[in-house]
Amino acid sequence: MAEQESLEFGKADFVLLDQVTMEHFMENLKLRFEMGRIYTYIGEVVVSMNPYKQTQLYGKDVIEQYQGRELYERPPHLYAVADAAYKAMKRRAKDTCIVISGESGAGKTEASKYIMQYIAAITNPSQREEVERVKNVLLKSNCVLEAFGNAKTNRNDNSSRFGKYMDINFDFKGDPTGGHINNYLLEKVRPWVPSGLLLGASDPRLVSLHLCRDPAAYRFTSEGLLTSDQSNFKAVADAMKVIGFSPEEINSVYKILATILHLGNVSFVTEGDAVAIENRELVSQLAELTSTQPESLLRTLLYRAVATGGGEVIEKGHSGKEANYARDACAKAIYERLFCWIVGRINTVIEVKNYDARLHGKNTVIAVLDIYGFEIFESNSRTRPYPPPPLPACTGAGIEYFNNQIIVDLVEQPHKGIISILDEACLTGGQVTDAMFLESMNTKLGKHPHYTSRKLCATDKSMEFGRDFRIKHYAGNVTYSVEGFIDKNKDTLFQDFKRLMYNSTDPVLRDMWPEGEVSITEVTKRPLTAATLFKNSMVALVENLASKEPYYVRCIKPNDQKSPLLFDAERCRHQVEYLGLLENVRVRRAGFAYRQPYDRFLLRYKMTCEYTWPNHLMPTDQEATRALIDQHGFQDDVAYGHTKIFIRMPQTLFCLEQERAQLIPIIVLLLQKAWRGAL
Ligand code: AOV
Ligand code: MG
Repeated sequence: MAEQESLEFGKADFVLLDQVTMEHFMENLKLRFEMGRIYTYIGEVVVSMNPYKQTQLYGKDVIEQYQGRELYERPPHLYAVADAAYKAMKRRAKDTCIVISGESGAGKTEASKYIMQYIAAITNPSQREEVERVKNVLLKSNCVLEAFGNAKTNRNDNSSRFGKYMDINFDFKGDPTGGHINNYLLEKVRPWVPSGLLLGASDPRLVSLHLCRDPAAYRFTSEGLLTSDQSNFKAVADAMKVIGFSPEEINSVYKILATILHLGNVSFVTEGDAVAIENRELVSQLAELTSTQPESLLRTLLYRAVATGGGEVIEKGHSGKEANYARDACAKAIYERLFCWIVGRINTVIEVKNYDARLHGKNTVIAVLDIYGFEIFESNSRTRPYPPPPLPACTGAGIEYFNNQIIVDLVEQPHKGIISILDEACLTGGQVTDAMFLESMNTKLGKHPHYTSRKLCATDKSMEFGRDFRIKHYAGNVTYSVEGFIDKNKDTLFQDFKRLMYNSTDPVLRDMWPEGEVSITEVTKRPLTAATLFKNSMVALVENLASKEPYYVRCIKPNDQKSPLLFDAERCRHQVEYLGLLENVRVRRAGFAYRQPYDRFLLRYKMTCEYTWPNHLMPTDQEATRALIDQHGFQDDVAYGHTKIFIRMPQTLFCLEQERAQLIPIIVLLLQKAWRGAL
């Protein structure tokens, strides 16, 4: 408790600021960061600063300090929120969720892992085997998902290219019995083949995959943008084993990764009207790796089947440009399906089976959401086709954040929003270009206060004419390039390719392409577009979160240099603004921040009042609590509920805590004396 009081470390809860202004907020944030206090509360919300260095904050000893404690009893920490969510789940049988937000590199994924480690550490005291297995899979899944789904960007060396939502299921004892992972929109500007595969695999393995050890030899790994290294290779391989991937499955995964690498190197030459493959040896290698027929594979790379109006199917040769496009689209599609297959495979081993609520009580859930972060800056803003979803307002605790509705409408309003305009463009048939889509948005959204494009704002040279549009998000302006929007949205992967994969004799690869079964003439129903699918998944996510009791972690990135020392005031201030933290503090101060059942409250603080120590003689705990509060003069800061006391300011609790801390040694001394006297 001393920590909360010591001004040296700043205020442990922003609610305690003398004045709620940006200046005071920033001053406290900076002071705490510089003193190595990376966590600060706003009531129950944790504001987390990325320390960019190893700290002693996550050891076993620290975990023990937080276990079963109330939030304000210990210095602010992720563990305290994890514990609060866990307690709510266990004691009140509530489904809870921990929502982690912040921009790219702010520390969301690290936070999600610490939270999971904490939950794993405090559960299953009786070491039940099945529970241990589930915990192990949940923890190991991070390593595998990161190896396949993270990449180095200029904002974060280990940037998540997918959003991760993880449910952890608990039984009545509060032990994890299973879980489920949802991944959202794996970004696939290019396939991120883990280069650790090349660096770490054995020689015979590489030979069998027709690979060499040099990442520079492959177009998809030559840019040096990958995170995995040699040590990682072993960790990933071990993690896959622990999770329960069979040796055959792991083998298939390697073959699929090698397929992606080889596919990236296929090059085409134009011979008159026809297009041919320059490096023909790759075709047989690819056929071998994918367990498909070389002739079929070759045809798929050069031709596509087209259904004519009369139900006939004709083969149409690709142009050089189309062939290049199709090759990359296939590589990306394989990569994406592989990732989804891995997630699905992990889910099968942690799925809760045969849970009988009559025997075991309600099956409750803690969800952890680590959605990927905003990348606001020019160089990177073009890499992600969609903004992250709006986070639900934390209505339960009475907090309302910025009203993001206007942006949500701009993106997804039926008939008028960007997604509708995009879908409309994709569904009209005929040759629709990205430029036409941009034109259509300019016409329909030109007057929208949050939308602009270079055409509409001719003086803005930071956008490219005929290509870029810009959305004014709460987090700042984000420039999107329309390039590839139409294709991405149609997900124009040729049916032939899906059929080829479906006809593979490799069961893993075949599993990933269920729609390949449909013959070309049967493909009449238009599939949902990528944007609509994404929108639907976001709507489902938001609904799901709204049904759970929310806990929040707000991550802040102190600087763009990944430095543990630098507090970039401008950058931090911007994040504080768009995370709505000041509003958060204001609302917290207006409302009641803490609540506690009377009996628990008395148990902890009864020694601070003569009427309650050692035991009170009043008819109810509520009356005893009143006496205690009155004696301290805190009447104006509390309200009395049916079973709980509600406290507005954390200061009140801190005072009580302080007094308690001072009294305890005296009480111990007295008890010792009395004991000796008795002897
Ligand atoms: P992100 O998840 O928020 O970015 P990460 O969690 O990957 O960011 O954090 C980025 C890097 O910051 C990590 O790789 C660590 O080096 C460092 N870091 C973050 N939190 C801590 C911590 N608590 N202690 C020590 N180092 C930390 V993105 O996935 O790009 O949106 O999309
Ligand atoms: Mg991340």
